[in-house]
Amino acid sequence: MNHIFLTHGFADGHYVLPPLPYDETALEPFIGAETLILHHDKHHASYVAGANAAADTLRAIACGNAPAELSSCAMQKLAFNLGGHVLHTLYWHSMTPRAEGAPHGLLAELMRASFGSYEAFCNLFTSVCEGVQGSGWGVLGVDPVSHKLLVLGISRHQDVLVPGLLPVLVCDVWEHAYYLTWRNNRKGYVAAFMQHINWPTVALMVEKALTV
Ligand code: MN3
Repeated sequence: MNHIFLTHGFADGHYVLPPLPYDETALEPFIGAETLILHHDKHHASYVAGANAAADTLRAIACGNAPAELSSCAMQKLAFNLGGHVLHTLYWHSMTPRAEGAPHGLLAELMRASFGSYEAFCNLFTSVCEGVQGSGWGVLGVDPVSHKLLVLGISRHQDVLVPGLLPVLVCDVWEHAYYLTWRNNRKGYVAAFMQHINWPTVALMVEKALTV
């Protein structure tokens, strides 16, 4: 399996903040510029910094330059922050200002094989996004065992994960993703997200995932 966008999030030995793939006003009125700028420049950036700090701590422990007792805490910080970095990198590419309709080709076939129909997938993904308790994510991924698609609701950035699952479409349902525009209306935000999915990009990621 391989991933076409995650390589944008690492350079010169460090995790880095990749640029947004569109202008900060591009998703208005679905997501306002203020939300997009804060979300990318502050929230995503803080996960990048946290992932680098945790990785540095673990490296220092490995070299005997930090006490081993710090390892448990550093691992938890790495899982949370690197999870956040990965998911946000994918989130920016999950959306487009110029959404086309339903997916077609291989992705449409996989969707029928995995969920029954595109409409059934939409119902499931929407209900999972709406149902995440507190902060988390709705995720569509390629299951490495069955090579079918799987929908999960992730808590925070790293809980309820299937090892090896390659995420190809993610919806951030932390309140910081939508609160300035949608207030407490997560249902409205998720419904609008479904209308802005970048299906050609999702299809490309699925094809890459299944052709190694
Ligand atoms: Mn977020």
